[in-house]
Amino acid sequence: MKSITIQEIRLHVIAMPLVELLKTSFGAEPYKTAILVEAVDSDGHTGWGETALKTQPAYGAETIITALHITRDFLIPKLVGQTLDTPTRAPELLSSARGNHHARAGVEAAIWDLMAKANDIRLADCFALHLPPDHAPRDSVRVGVSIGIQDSLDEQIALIQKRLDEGYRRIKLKIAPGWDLDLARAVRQRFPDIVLMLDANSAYSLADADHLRQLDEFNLLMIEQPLAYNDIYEHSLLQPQLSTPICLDESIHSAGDWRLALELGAGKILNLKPTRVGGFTESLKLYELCVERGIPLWIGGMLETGVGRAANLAFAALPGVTLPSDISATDRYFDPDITEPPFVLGDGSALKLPEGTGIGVEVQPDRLAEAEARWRAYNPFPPLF
Ligand code: OSB
Ligand code: MG
Repeated sequence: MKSITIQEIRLHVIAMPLVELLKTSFGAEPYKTAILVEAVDSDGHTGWGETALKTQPAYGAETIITALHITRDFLIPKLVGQTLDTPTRAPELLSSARGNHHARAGVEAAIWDLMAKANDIRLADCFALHLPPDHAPRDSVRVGVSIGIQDSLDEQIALIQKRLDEGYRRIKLKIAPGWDLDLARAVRQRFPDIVLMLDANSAYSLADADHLRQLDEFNLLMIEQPLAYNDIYEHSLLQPQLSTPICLDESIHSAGDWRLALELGAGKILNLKPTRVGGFTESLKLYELCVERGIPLWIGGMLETGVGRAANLAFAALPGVTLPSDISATDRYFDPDITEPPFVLGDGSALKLPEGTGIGVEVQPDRLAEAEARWRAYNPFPPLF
């Protein structure tokens, strides 16, 4: 691949109204917020990445404000002026700043897009260049949809019906104590055959094992992250008590974490969010680990705008991603999105990979400016000092 020299990296903080809020066991925020990272090389190419974070440290420890500080003051200075022959060199350049995975993932994603564009190839093909030759990307990606906690079972059933009518063939529901067994029973009664999974976002403890075991009768594809966000060990005590496979999300931040979880038997499936593990370089390691061990893998989402979603879709096109991913069509999230063209759900509950180079979608400058102004009006925090 042709090298790139990074000339400048700009940050855009945005807030976007969501078509449908996603209420989880830790609540819902009114806007989808993110930092969009714009990296420019010395030949004038531009790459985009997304740091997908909320304003509160609820899903993970980082927030929009912490990521702004880390990105501006510690990550960007390490990259500007550097010449890279592959984006997989970015993590070593950034290694002096620990943790802060979402922040580093946003910057790394912009460099991946920049590298793909400078070389006139799709991002998915750029990923495949870093894998053995039998990992050429597919042209479309099987996806599902994630539905938040509703005020009533009737509303939940109606929303599932709407998503099935739209063509989604894998439904993920958020659960929390008090919104689990009755929910699963009602949904299974109404839809006995749909591919169904539940996501607890860490709402339970090991003391709930007997309760959670009652979910086994509902033929679930998996249960996502039942126990603490920072736990692996207790999941390894829970999994043998359930026939439903546990999928880990919040607990896994690196290939090392996943190796440990597999060693302990803490889960059987991985929800890989490239942004949670620090970027696509670490994601490639996790991907190879899953392929090597025959572990089911899918790509998760953080309600990304088109920028982050296009990159996740490119990664999900790799053939080792074996289960439907949390990458829904544009109209599930935004009207309009910040990028064009929109992602439209096609036959077989699939999204087509865009044909353009890099992430394959274009940021719309007028919508970006509007979303930045919306952030400035919404920003709930006074300046720090
Ligand atoms: O736990 O998977 C999760 C969104 C924000 C934070 C955490 C999660 C999610 C989702 C969204 O489930 C899936 C999507 O982006 O469509
Ligand atoms: Mg999850």
